[in-house]
Amino acid sequence: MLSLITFPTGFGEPSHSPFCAKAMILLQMSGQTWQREDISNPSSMPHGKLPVLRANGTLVADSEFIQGWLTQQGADFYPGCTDEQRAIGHALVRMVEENLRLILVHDRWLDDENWARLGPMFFAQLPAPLRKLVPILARRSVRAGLKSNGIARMSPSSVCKRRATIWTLWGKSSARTHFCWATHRLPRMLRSCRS
Ligand SMILES: N[C@@H](CCC(=O)N[C@@H](CS)C(=O)NCC(=O)O)C(=O)O
Repeated sequence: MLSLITFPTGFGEPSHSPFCAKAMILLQMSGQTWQREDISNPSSMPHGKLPVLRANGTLVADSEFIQGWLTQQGADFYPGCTDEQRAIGHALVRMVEENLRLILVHDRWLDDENWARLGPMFFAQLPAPLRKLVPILARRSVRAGLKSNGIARMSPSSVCKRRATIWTLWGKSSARTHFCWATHRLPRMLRSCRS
């Protein structure tokens, strides 16, 4: 059976990682039978990140490649869509995953108030001696990544502007409801993925 290696549940969602939740939705949509395999340290994974699909003895890393693998097995995530609609769908997904994601990471990891609640949740499964040190080191490394990307150098109002622009564009795009998986079945699908 397929196994999805994923971060645990969090925020009342099947995973505190949006990419893991995305992979779960893709698996549900594909109709394949699968199970979840929760871990909290992805360092041994091919990209050092989650989600990863364990399929027939191989590891498929990255939700986009998981989608590709499921498509090869016969799933169609853009049923009835033209090539142009598929391209727009892909671009919208990229906007969310590459652009909005950075803001989400920024808000979760760099905002002190948010971090006070999220840090302990992210690292809850570590043994007690590491539970203090690892979050500090991990936060430092995330801050460095966001600095190199540029988002951690922006003023709070610039981050806010960028966030608002993405949500406004997302809200205006009729495409999202047709071919970005934003179907009415999503809440039900997500409920069924909880461990
Ligand atoms: N492009 C990847 C992104 C996956 C990703 O960024 N996963 C994050 C969790 S949301 C992760 O594993 N972070 C752990 C780390 O960077 O150490 C995908 O689509 O699967």
